[in-house]
Amino acid sequence: MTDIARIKAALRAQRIETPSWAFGNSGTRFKVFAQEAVPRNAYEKVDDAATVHRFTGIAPSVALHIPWDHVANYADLSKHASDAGIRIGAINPNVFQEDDYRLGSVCNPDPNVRRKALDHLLDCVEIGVTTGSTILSLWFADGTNYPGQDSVRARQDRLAEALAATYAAMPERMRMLLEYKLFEPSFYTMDVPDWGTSYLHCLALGDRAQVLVDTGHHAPGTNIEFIVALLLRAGRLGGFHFNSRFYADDDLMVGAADPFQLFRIMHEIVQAGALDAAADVAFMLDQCHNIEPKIPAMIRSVLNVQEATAKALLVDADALRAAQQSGDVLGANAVLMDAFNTDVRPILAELREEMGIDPDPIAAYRRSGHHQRLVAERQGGSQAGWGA
Ligand code: LRH
Ligand code: MN
Repeated sequence: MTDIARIKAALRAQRIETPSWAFGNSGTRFKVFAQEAVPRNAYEKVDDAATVHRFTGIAPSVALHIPWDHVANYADLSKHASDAGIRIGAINPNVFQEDDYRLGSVCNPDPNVRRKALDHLLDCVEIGVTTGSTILSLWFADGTNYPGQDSVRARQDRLAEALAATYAAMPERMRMLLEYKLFEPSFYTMDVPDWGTSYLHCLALGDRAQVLVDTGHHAPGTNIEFIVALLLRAGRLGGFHFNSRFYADDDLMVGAADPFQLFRIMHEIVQAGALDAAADVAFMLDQCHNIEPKIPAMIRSVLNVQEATAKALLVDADALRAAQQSGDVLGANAVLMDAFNTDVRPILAELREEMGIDPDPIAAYRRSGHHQRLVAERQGGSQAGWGA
């Protein structure tokens, strides 16, 4: 197989999961801007995710967030998704938006609040069973704001207890991804602040517990691809929440703020053979399109990951290894920069034609008039959003 054929085959097999919540209204504490054509329920969010798949060909699943995507019948929602050509992906419990969770959810000093939070996690396991999901994706806003507010150790014990009970309730085909975040909404400690804390809990739980790397959840200047390489080596990289940022957890379009970082991350993925479906790394987006139209922003984001992946697949691995082993610092760096500086848009346009989709998905979406149709259809009702 020629190099180009090998690269195209890998790109054709790429799978990127979109987040239902990115199609709803979102914003900051200053303002959540309402936009036209925004979905009003989980069914319409699934429709928008299916639209992104239709125009990109590589986004065949959508993650749900509960209760933002609460429906009366999850089996029916799952059927709606498959009728639209996609499937329900990761299930994200939400234990960060009720007054009871002021001092935390599973780490809360109050056992009644911990029980309530655990019950929600267990409900989400059941939802995952109904939708055929294989991923329970956990993120906790839990933490403290002032030194002394609570015992760091006691909170870790509480967290471990809730994770163990949830892990035990998951069917064999389901795995748990534990997401970490340096800060926000807690500002002194987060109970899962970094990859190490997540990794330690995963080790304690079992093989079906893995670390979720959200690219917006690190201190500025963190070498995220180093963490990725380390977790891959340890066999505990469960997946990503891709987005980009200039400062904090900005949740901007992946690759928009730092396409070179995204390329370096995908380089570690490709070098480790973790692009293959067998590696089971979940490539998911987690973004908020506060001011830009959401469906084209999602299409653009999927394309940004695809472009970074194509560049990473272009790295001449033999030349790189030879330069690395001979201590040719500049040579080795040049091999990587050659790939990064290669315009992969022609290869991707060709691939899309071979996949039977428009070579320029963004232009195709604009030409489709889909947005105007949604504006006309989605009159009335209340638009979906974070409801924070
Ligand atoms: C937290 C987070 C987490 C979600 C939320 C939508 O910042 O990244 O993954 O549940 O965003
Ligand atoms: Mn996230």
